[in-house]
Amino acid sequence: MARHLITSAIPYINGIKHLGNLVGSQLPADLYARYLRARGHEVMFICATDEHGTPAELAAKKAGLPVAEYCAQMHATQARLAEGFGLSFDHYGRSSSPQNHRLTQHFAGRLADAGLIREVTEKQIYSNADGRFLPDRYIEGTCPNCGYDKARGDQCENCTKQLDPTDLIEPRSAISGSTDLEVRETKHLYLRQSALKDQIAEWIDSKTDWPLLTTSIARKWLNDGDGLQDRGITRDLDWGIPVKRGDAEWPGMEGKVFYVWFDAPIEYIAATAEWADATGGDWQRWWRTDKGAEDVTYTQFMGKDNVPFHTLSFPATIMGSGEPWKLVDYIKSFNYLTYDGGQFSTSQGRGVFMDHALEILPADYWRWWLLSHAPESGDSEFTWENFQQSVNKDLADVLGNFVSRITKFCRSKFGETVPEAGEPGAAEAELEAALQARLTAYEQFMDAMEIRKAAGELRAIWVLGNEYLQAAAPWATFKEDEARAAMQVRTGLNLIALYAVISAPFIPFAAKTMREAMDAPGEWPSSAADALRALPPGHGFTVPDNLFTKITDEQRESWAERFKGVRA
Ligand code: B3M
Ligand code: ZN
Repeated sequence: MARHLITSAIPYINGIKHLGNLVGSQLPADLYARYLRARGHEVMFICATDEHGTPAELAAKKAGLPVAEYCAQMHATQARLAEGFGLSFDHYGRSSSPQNHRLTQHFAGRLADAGLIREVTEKQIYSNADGRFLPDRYIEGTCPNCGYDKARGDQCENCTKQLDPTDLIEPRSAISGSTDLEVRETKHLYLRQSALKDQIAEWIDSKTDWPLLTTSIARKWLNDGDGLQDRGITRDLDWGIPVKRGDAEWPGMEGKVFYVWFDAPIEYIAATAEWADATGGDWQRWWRTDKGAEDVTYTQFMGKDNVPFHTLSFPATIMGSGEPWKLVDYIKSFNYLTYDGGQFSTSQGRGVFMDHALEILPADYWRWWLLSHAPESGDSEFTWENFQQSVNKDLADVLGNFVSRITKFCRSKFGETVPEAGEPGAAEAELEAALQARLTAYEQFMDAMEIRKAAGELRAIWVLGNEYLQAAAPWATFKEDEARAAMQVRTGLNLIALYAVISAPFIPFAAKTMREAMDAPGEWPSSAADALRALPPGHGFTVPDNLFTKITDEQRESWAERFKGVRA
């Protein structure tokens, strides 16, 4: 039994997330957390809402609410949706928590003590039309690196380069669109990432087992051009964590707040402290290598646009503090999910968002499709045809149908207990061998977070059951050899108990239905042989409700129409 700390990138508070956001971090992180718990490991699975910065301010303004109130409401909404999707966080925190205020100010103080912060009087863009400084995302313009014309002041989402607003070519206000911008002086703190460049590069070089997507993005920003740049960590905003040096005021920084990307990753730690305060647990045992975290394995999940902040900026904060904080051991990053030939778009209402998804279908349908099509090696595309096909075939035909046939047949011929008669023969030995090979492969892919491949093995394990049932045909056997039919049915019932356990990371709701119907022990099988004998003769079960309902062509068409967005 090992100890695993798992964090998902924390979603911005400024609205309900779409399925692309979900599959890029929270959902695969949940898959992994559920799997590791099922294997008997101790897991701390952390997520939170990312509540600071300009997106929060803008969204609150649009909703006509004070920003603190907006964040509280939207946090509750996002927490409810996360629960609806079965995301099994041990804690779903808030980056605006007092714990994060304290820790963020603490880190800034440590970095300053270590000589890693410099004060910079800089020229910043002030919008006359808006009557305020325009940091980060309030400014749009052309990326100096790749020429993309909708780059934001904090990052170009086309080439992932981290930017400062003044880098943009032909900048305009994202609030008003005004180009009546002028440059004014203001003082800010910079984290001297450049001083940590060698240490970070050495650390990245040691991560030879990381996905190429992760390390290639990190190396790019370490080695390209001038290398790792110092980074502004404060902003002229009202909403955020006030700039302090530990507990002390920071002369000259009154009225300023930390940059959202400085405090957001620190919330991983703070959310664990929130969990500890709520439950009486010990958060330092997960985060401080001098207080028990030396044997923790820490895995982060995120979309590729978040990789620079997690491979460079956050490690710079951790390393620069000079304190024994736990550094990430493995970063699983994802490409993008596209929607029907284009991008998901919040502003255009294009694509499926978490609230609408749950309105139209149960969470498992989405979980299965998204995870089995996770954008691991490249972008992947959501289409309604593919979704319908996958649900109808994998879930309804292969898995659901199997469960329903076996349980109903058993009830009609032997009653609702596992029948006793008959000895397994050659077909069962063959099934067991095939199952063992697949089970081992499934575990290996899950351990390695190879999500699509793991889904493929799980599907293959469901198919094995179907093929066995088709060949064994207990309804035919029953007419000649009742004992043999009993043994075939017993084998099938045990397969359902096995499916209940091993499918749970992907489809926890259906898995729970299967487990309850089978009254199954629910422990991860030590082998296929054990799994096929887990339910002893005489063990009672009930026939579960239909696990999955097929998606009709009419439904598919109406949903495609409903979610196509204004511009389709
Ligand atoms: N909120 C960006 C995003 O939701 C950002 C992640 C923070 S992780 C510390 O994609
Ligand atoms: Zn760019």
